[in-house]
Amino acid sequence: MKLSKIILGCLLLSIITISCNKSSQTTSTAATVTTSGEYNDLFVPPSITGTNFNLTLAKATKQFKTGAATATYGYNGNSFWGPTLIMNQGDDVKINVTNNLTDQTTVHWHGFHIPAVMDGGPHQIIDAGGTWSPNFKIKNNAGTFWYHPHLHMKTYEQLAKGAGGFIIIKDPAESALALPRTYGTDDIPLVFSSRRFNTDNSIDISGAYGDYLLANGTMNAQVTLPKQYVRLRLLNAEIERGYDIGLSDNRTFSIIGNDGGLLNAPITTNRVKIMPGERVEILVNLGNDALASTIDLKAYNTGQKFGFPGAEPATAGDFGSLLNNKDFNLLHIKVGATTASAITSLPSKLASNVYWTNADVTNSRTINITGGQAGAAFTFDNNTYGFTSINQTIKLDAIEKWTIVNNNIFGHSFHVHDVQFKIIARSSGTVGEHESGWKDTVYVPLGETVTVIAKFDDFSDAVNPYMYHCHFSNHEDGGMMGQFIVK
Ligand SMILES: [Cu+2]
Repeated sequence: MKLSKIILGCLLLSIITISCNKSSQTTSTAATVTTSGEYNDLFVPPSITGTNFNLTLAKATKQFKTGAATATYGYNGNSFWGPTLIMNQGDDVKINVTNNLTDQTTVHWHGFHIPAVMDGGPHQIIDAGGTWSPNFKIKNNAGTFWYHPHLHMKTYEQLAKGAGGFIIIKDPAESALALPRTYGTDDIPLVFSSRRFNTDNSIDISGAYGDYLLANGTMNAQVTLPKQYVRLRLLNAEIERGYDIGLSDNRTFSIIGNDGGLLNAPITTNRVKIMPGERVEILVNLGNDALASTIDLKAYNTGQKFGFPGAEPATAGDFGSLLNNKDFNLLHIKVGATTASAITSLPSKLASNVYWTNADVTNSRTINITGGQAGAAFTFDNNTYGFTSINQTIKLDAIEKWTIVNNNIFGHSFHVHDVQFKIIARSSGTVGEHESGWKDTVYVPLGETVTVIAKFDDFSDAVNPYMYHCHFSNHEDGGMMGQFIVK
């Protein structure tokens, strides 16, 4: 919980190369929407499509509130967040990440199945002024992924200041479906987070929760979406807050995908919980709405049980916030004209995922959530993160069952690098339909035990570890992270 002030030293394992290959990269311009009344135009990140990508992280400023502009971070000249990288399954991609901060950084490709040394975890440090150029084959299925800093004890600060971006993977199976996929028109990436501002309008980097909701870095965001099915790619990039998402008229929507890509079939619901690090793709039917009518995408966070991050009643302090334990707007939607390529119906079948079961398991292990008492940091198995510690060693091609036990004091988002797993059991009852697909992040509520199965295939490395950690970045920075090698 409490952020350590220890300075990292001697982190010399980074792979720094200089490259300036700009071929086969195309950049779109950011979409703009008219501002009206109390709302601000939703920022839709520009997209970059191709196999060679250049990302440059730099300091920026953004006018969030009246008075001073807020010091932020952004990639590629954006004042907050970064461009959406669009990649195709099977492509060999190369990314040049240049760090124009005065601090070190790393960039992790959240959800990607790639070699550990390309993963962008705490070991792949990019020094100030340096460039890191990972390359890897895209092996994941079509879905919504993201990139963000993973520098140990700086993840919270760098993410809070705006460093992050979406990655959309496409594949032939997804492309064959009649789904909305015109980026920025009927296919909208939406990253939600909240921030607290200091009196000088700088971003507070001490508490668990922000006071003001940001959608793609936009406060009080509004967007015009066409009168048809629209696809919203939801990402919770909070420090700690969870959302129970719904629409203001309580209409149903269809969940079509989660972290690792498409579900086998759409799920119809009027609420979906999404925790830090998780993604959910939903289709909302605006086809029956009147032109110029409005509807709000909201978080229905009133009355969540203690242990749900953001349920605490306090309005101030390290665990309080103006948004805690209440319903609040995520996005104001205006209904605009139908497009020429409108999707007007929903496929009944989406994918043919075959999931791991207990019968496939070759090894099992248990991870206990520990610590957190009396202001101490949270840990796994009573071990605080160690940069050179290997907490788990996994055989290449093992199909492992991980049981995450939370007999502790609060809920957490558990994220594993390298793999997409299948959630097979929750001790409180059944696994939610919305999390029935491949997952890389799972919410572990207070008092619950969650069991997942993953295959650790393709990439072995006896030296370079992958991470597993709480995706509350304050907990992660505080040491709620472990390392595993696959060999
Ligand atoms: Cu945590």
